[in-house]
Amino acid sequence: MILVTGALGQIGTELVLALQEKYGKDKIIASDLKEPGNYNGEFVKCDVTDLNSYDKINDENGIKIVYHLAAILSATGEKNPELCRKVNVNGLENVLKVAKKCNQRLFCPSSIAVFGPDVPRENTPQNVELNPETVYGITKVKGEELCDLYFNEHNIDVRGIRYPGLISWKHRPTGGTTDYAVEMYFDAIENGKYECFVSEDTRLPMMFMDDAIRATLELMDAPLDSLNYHSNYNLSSMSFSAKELADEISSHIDFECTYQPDYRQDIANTWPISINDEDARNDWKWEPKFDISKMTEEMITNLRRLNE
Ligand code: NAD
Ligand code: AKB
Repeated sequence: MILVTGALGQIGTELVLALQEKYGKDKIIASDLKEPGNYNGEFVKCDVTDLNSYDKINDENGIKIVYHLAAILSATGEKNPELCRKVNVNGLENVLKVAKKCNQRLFCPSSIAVFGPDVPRENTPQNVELNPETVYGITKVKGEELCDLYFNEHNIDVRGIRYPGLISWKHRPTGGTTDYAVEMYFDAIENGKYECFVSEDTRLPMMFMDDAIRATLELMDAPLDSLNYHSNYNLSSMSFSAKELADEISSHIDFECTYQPDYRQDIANTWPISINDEDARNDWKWEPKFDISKMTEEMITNLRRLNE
């Protein structure tokens, strides 16, 4: 059986569907702190910071693989550092302890937020000193370290990707810094305008969700001995400024974007502009399929359909 924590979030919403399709609906248990709403499949409410109940859920359901997505993202993390540390570090520790006890395989995502302002911001390499300035980034570095410790000392097969900002249409994200790129599409379709919370020249690494889900499944399927890294693969597909994205959307629809940077600008300023992912490409043959124009066509087609 496969458990997905944080399954009702931006990634979980799509990863659960992909896992259901790959392994069968009856093999996947989705879990989250939130109520499941109209989720279609087996669901269990679960707070990953509560070790006893998390342990019980795993025992009772014979869980052998966990996709651990429960987390607090960067913008919420800056506003609530204690909660961010509790969920991202203590919650992950619980997941790792249970993985050791039950001999599970794990997927635990990291983020481009692990990089701080001292690394090369363009084509940021896999192996650089990690000195993030955000609370979220610090918890993500700690997460990578904990995962590597469990891999090295307890033989837990734990894998992870440093996802860039993810863009998707099935779920409107909250709590992240890269959310502006998703909100821009949603508001363009719904209102024809968007007030962006970062400046027009803010340039960050981004990826379409279909690529991110495929990368996740491909990494989990890769032979262990082909992997030179475990919890922290750099992954890249595209990089654009907020204005370039607004222009791309405007080439399809009548759309006006204004810019009113807030505290999230300071977070974005410390992150890379683009990522070097040659290790992922070499080790497990990662290759993106979506660029900004193909992604924009998919986003607009699907959001239009949903808004009809
Ligand atoms: P999200 O915020 O959309 O979803 C996280 C889910 O976790 C939410 O549904 C929330 O209810 C749940 N949750 C929060 N606290 C919990 C707790 N104590 N117990 C159980 N569930 C809890 O996040 P996401 O975008 O789906 O991100 C998933 C993972 O991917 C995170 O580790 C995040 O750091 C990483 N990531 C995401 C992105 C992105 O752009 N979406 C980029 C880089 C890394
Ligand atoms: C966020 O903006 O917090 C996330 C991330 C890049 O980790 N989308």
